[in-house]
Amino acid sequence: MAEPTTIPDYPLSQDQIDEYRRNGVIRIEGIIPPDVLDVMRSAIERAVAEESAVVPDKPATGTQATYEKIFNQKVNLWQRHSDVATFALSRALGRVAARLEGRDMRIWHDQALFKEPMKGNNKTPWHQDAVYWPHADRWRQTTIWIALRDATPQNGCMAFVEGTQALGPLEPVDLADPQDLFDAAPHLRPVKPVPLPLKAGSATFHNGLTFHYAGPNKSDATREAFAIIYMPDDTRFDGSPHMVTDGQGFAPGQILDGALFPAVS
Ligand SMILES: O=C(O)CCC(=O)C(=O)O
Repeated sequence: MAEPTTIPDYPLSQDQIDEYRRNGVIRIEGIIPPDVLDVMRSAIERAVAEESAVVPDKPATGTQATYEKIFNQKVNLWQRHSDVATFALSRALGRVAARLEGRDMRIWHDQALFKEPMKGNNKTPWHQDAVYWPHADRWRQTTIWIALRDATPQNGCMAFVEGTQALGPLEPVDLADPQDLFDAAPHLRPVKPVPLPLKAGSATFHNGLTFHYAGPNKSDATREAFAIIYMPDDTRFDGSPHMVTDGQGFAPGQILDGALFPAVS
């Protein structure tokens, strides 16, 4: 029998769309059914293991190098592993992203985020995402962060400060030597962040400007997540350097489209 690889359409309600637009984040339980999740997790684990076995020609630099201290992170697996592309390019997920943001969507990139156990204090500092991206407009990007295995407060589930997407893009936090993101918004210091633990197969969508954080992995197993990052289909390149666009021939002002950025909604 063929393996189940189709993520079914998710019946998103207007209440969920309203919640996402108000809070800049929403948890969606069971968006990946268990039988599909088994196949998806195996494909992603295999791809991460295969790529982790290869010693890179050049050490990672910049944000990439810093991320690698926090997790085993592999970017754009969909481009190198067709069995991962089946899931990363899912139109069912793309349509949820599009309805939440009210825009047609393309893939910006994907990333496996495997946070290994007890690797120092490997917390993910408070940050916004879209401020690192070479996009002329940074308001309507969204990320689905899928728990491939349960994500808990113990192993580094994500936490969010709801409503912070409305602040717009702030100065990027240096992830290697993080300044305090709340210095830019001191009135938010008393606000309690909302941790969102996830059962395997559940996910959050968060806007690219929503403040978020993840604790260190204090468990004895790897925290395995897969993120797919979407951008509106008319997103223009702003010319700044980024590992996804470097050397790809895009000119400032050009729409990020074509084979590298498939439309998915
Ligand atoms: O997985 C993590 O710990 C952080 C991920 C993150 O910041 C993101 O997906 O935007």
